[in-house]
Amino acid sequence: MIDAPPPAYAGPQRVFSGMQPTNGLHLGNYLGALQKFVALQTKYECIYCVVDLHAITAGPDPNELAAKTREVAAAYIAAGVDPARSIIFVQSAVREHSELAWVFNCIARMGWLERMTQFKDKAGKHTERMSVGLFDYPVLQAADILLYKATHVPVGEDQKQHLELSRDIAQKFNNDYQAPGFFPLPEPLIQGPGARIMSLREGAKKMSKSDPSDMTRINLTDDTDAIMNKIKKATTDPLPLPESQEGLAGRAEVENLVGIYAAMSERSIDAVLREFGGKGFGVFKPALAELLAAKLAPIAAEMRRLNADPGALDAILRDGAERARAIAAPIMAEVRGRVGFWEA
Ligand code: AQP
Repeated sequence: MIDAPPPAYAGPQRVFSGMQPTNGLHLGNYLGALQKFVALQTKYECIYCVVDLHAITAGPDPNELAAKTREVAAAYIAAGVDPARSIIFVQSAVREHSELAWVFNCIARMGWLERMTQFKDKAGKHTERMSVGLFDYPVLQAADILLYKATHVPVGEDQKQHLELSRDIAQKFNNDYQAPGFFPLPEPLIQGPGARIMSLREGAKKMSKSDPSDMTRINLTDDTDAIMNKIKKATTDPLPLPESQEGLAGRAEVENLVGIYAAMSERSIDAVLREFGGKGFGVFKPALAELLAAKLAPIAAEMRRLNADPGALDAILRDGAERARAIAAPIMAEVRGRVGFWEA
């Protein structure tokens, strides 16, 4: 007789995601994740976190961390996350994230983490000098998601491998503690032309907050002049834009700019190439820069307004932390019981 498969998770559908306050957010964060955060609110209960515990793996300036944390929260709201509908909070304000991460540290295997390409990319040749926290980052990420039994996680393509690890951890916890269906196996929501936005200077490198050159990225707070200048100086080649997608092969920087145009205008790559195919970058780049400036200016203006009133932002984050804790605490209590911790 074949054993029946263990029961699947049957709880509510819930979205969780987060961003690190390591620096201001950029176009890759916006198109890869933030735009989806906004769209998902109409369909799901959504929980959006500013992941400051993750940020300290890179050792940022303690005098700036709180301000950057508020700035990321402001970006969420300015982009359209509604704090009355969705939960917006700061990771370190809900202590259960660290507690569940420890339990998961005892579930995850060294070999699983050693395969994570983002750690290898960030550490380069100097793994022995990196913090244990940076190595362990994907385990904390699994705890962030599963602390809320989130079923869906909107992220950029670079997070796909980490999400697979979250699924492995959930599965192993359910098996090890004879708790079939206790944790869901979270689904990444990655699709779309904005899932992987590359550096404006090098088509093989993703656009990143931590790139030392500001010319590689469009920040959400860049003004029109900065956007025009960065797009003007973005790497391209002397050929005109191709008429079809096949013509983008081997032209990573061009493909990236066309992808950005498509994502920002909510059109397909084919539609963009129908309009610009055969034209030079002297036509395409100003059109792209104008589109970016028009779409990002209202977000930047709203961020400035929100950042000017840190008291109001703090009130939103306090309320968010309370609502997050109300979901997290009973789930963590159940984990403690499953693991067998002493209870008075
Ligand atoms: N270039 C990108 N294209 C599409 N999506 C991206 N994301 C990041 N870069 C791109 C998505 O943004 C979300 C937040 O990411 P994070 O703050 O957790 O850090 P990260 O993924 O490591 O992003 P950065 O900007 O490159 O930060 P640093 O330089 O600090 O490491 C995630 O959903 C991510 O997929």
